[in-house]
Amino acid sequence: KPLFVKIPGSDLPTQIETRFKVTVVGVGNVGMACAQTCLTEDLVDELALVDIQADKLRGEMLDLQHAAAFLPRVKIVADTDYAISAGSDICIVTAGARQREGESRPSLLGRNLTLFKSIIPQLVHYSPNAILLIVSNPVDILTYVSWKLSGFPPNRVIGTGTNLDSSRLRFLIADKFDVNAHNVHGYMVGEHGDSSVPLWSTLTLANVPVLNVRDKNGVSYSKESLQELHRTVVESAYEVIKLKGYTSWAIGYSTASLVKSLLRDQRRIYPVSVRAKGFYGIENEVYLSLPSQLGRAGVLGVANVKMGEEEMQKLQQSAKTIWKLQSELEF
Ligand code: 6V0
Repeated sequence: KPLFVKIPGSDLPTQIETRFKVTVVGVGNVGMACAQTCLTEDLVDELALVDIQADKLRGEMLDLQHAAAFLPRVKIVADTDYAISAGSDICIVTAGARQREGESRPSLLGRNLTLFKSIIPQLVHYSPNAILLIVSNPVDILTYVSWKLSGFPPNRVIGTGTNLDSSRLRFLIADKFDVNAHNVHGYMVGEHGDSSVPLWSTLTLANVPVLNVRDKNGVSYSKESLQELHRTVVESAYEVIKLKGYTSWAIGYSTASLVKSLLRDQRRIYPVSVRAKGFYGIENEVYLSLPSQLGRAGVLGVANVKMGEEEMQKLQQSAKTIWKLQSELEF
């Protein structure tokens, strides 16, 4: 006997269209953290995984599929052939060489540029309307490279940028004041990593500027302690890599939160890597992080936040640093 019997006269479609499809390219530590968080946050109906290592790819796919009894129902597929990614709403790119201990993000560039030339055109071919969400490092330059290689409008090419750096900063402040990190607002902008720029004046705790708050010992932040805090944020990626070999969970959750705002048109504001020319006095054709509103059409706009003269100069310097590296690229 069949398990289910159609009610006589019912008109059931043979196939239901997938609502949200996300592809993750690169099933390393970061790619799998992104995939896993997208699944547990119930953001996708179909998840496609692509990598060049066929065995690892199949292993990761099966391992996730075996969690089906504990997850929302999601079709999980994987292949080395990009045809599997067809019709994606978002393509997350995490493929690439991993940052080695002590290696700067720019030095990763040469190794990852070649990969992107093979990856981006294929994603574009199979998902011409997708949003590209770039994670691989150096993320700002690779997002620019993806924009160029894809021919997509800039609203559909985004890098995870300083969303992670900002989250690290918010955690440190939340920890100091013993409050929830959700109640710490503020942005780090510019290049993801070494030349990132914290916008201290945007940092608030329960709407009170962090600069005016005293901790439980009655101590408020000084200029020196803020600089120290920034150094800790910049060094935290290197520290995690030194300790466990790679970073994965924070970037996974950070990426999933961007996916949520994009797919569900949440219109939340995130510091992410966007085409920055023309904003805040930036003259170079670069991608770097600015507070941007993310919705179903991608980047809906860049927020005009209050920025001090020194912060603006640092941001422009960050743009120049990126531009210098980028202008030496051949593609
Ligand atoms: P990993 O664990 O080495 O995984 C990389 C994966 O990419 C492997 O499974 C490879 O097989 C795969 N790969 C390599 N070449 C290709 C190709 N041509 N096509 C498809 N897949 C390919 O690295 P991990 O996952 O730790 O890091 C991935 C990238 O994310 C690196 O560039 C990191 O520097 C970067 N990160 C970016 C962060 C950010 O905030 N933007 C944060 C953390 C890491």
